Amino acid sequence: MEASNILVGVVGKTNVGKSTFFAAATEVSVAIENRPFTTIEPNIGVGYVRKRCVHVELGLPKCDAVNSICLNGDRLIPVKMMDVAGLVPGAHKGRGLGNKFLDDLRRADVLILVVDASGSTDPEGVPVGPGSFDPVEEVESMISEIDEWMYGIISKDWDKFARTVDTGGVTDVAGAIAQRLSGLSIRKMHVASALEETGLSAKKLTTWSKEELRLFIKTLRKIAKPIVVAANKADIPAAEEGVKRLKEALEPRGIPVIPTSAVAELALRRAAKAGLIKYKPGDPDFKIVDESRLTRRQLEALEMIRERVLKKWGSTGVQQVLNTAVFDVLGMITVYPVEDANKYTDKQGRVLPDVLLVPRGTTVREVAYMIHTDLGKTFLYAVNAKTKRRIGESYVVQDGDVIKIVAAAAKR
Ligand SMILES: Nc1nc2c(ncn2[C@@H]2O[C@H](COP(=O)(O)OP(=O)(O)O)[C@@H](O)[C@H]2O)c(=O)[nH]1
Ligand SMILES: [Mg+2]
Repeated sequence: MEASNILVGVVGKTNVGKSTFFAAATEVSVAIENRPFTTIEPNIGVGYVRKRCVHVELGLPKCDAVNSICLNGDRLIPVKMMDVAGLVPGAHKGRGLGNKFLDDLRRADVLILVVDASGSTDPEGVPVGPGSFDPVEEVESMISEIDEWMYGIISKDWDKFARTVDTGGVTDVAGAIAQRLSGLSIRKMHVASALEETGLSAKKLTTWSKEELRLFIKTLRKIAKPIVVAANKADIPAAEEGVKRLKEALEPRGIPVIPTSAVAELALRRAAKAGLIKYKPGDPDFKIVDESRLTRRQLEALEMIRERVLKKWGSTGVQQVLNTAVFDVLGMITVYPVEDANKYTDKQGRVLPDVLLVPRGTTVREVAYMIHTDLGKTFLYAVNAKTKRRIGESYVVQDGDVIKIVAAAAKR
């Protein structure tokens, strides 16, 4: 997976707050000129993960963020997000807008499953009284739609594929499966893990039972399209019970559940952008800048967000969902490439201009390739700017590393 090429899909049934979540996550709360990447396609935008900027750890007064944003020591790093339209039960059979939307999912690396934790929408997305529907059932039904969709794609012509692999003397089975599934953003590493987890590595493909194929696909989905649940509408009192039930049912299965209030986050980001409050996405509270600039209604609305969301849950949850998806679930870490390992600057003298998101386990040579193919090809060695030590190509980069890469022909 390439740095900053991560695509986060926002999925769920209709009326749970997907678009509100997407709008909140892609709204930048500060006025900045060179916003890195703007909207690319109608339903694709840019959200940000938040992490303490390394300039703080290095004791520098500031940095000159270029490919990201630094807000008083918090680095906001862009990731692509996709607002996938509503999923209805039976979508994999073509119900609703069915497969068209499921097709959007092909490109996603991680899914944010937005559910109505307050239970106030029925399975078709029709509003009903709070607590009428069980959010756990909602999650099960959404996951089963996604699993069925993948099963439909992968099982198609499987027998023929299996025969080709088994009789064709293919030694790299994981590679062959991955190649077949490359359109689903599924990598060889994902396939290899799924084969191992299901104990199917050593079994000839043609001997897999239907159940084994099903288990394999379910496992592969969990690995290649992992899910984070945004237990939304947490500002509604009935959501308390819903969040509890979701956590109990899903966390033992390794699915993180984070209570969110997308409407609250959107309101806070807009108020911050308008200069009415001081608030950074993910903060546990906000500060009113000048009370006289707010109407009575605005003040009441802000106070309600403070009471019902921030004090109750610790934050609106939106930032936490993105951070969990990218840092915990996808296992991304941050690396800062520089030209000058003493001043931490690029060629133009800008301090720590870029930060890359790379998968844990990436080598410094792979980082060089991510920056530029030429840099990867002509790589000689690198310098760890924090320790000033020289490092070889096989050095595995660590979170927060600042690295200078030295190449033979430093063509960039
Ligand atoms: N109370 C509450 N309502 C929300 C929240 N997020 C979204 N909504 C409301 O739910 C309805 C559907 O929202 P929308 O984002 O269009 O849902 P989508 O169909 O899933 O994209 C709208 O009336 C939103 O204002 C939330 O966090 N809390
Ligand atoms: Mg929508």
